[in-house]
Amino acid sequence: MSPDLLESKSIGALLGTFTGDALGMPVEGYTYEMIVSAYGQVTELLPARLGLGTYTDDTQLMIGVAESLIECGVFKGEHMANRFVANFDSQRGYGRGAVEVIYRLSQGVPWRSAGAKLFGGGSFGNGGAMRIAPVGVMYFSDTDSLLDTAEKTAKITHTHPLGWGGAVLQALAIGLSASSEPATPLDTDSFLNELVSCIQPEWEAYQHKLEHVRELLSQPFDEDEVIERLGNDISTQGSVPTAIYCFLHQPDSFEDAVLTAVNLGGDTDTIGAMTGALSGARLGYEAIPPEWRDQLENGQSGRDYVMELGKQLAEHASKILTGLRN
Ligand code: RVK
Ligand code: MG
Ligand code: MG
Repeated sequence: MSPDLLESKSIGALLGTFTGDALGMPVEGYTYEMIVSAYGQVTELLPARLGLGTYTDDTQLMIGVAESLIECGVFKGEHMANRFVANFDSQRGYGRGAVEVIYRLSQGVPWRSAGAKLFGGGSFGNGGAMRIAPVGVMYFSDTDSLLDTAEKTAKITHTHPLGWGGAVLQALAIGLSASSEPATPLDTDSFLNELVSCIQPEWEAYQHKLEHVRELLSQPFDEDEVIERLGNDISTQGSVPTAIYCFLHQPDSFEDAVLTAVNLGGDTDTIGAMTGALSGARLGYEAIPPEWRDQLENGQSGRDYVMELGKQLAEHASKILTGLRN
């Protein structure tokens, strides 16, 4: 892969997360029917509670993952946990389990235990998966490291197997998207087979969900069926397969894939963010409509900063790719 394409894909995965998050934020928690009655369809960035083009916890935490991987060159749990604490901004709208873990970390609880026993058996919220794009991009050419790093990254906050397992699945899907040649049609069956082959017994529930994805892809799009069979909620199991479906349904259009995700309703910022990461990793950041890119917030840790993180992450991804080839 040329260095330019790799850089564009790396920026695409990070800026894709941001763009999907910003598109979904104004309708977060709306049902499909509420979106229809308020907007007909979401087709553009809408005014949001923090302003047009602003992001939420999804992008904020993704930035922390990217910063830590770039600075350390490898997963370092304490460093990444410290980035989550330093970047915390309650206005961005975090899940309550994530708030609790970040508070525990700020009080000196070790990163290996801060996420344990949340909700009894650990969180299965989609917060581990929504922030995982940097891992998928950095290790796209090294699947073992990708799987291991995604698991460790998610487990800082999400120790339920469906929580961290779904994050691993999303990271692998981003890695496969980054490996794909944008000008060649995507073989969605092979893509799903690769995902299924990495599922571990602790989170085998995803196997069934991915078979639903395969079946839904063979039929005309029907939002009710997608929502009923895959979900559109705040759980990892009710959102990661949905994002994978939205991407595979329209693998060659960032705009169509992400708008399909957002218009399903439910956890719109997160399903939008995860679909955006997948699509951006395949198509590169230039596939994100320029008028959307221009409208993304661009203050401290805004659009330019996220693009710079994408560039630096691509350098790490390139070294790993080259190292494996030698
Ligand atoms: C606000 C029962 C559980 C559970 C378990 C439920 C942001 C809880 C982002 C919990 C994302 C919620 C989202 C989210 C990301 C999780 N038993 N219920 N074992 N595990 N839940 O709190 O970072 O929007 O109701 O860990 O994963 O945009 O509050 O946070 O949409 O899932 O939050 O899980 O959330 P958390 P998170
Ligand atoms: Mg959010
Ligand atoms: Mg959300």
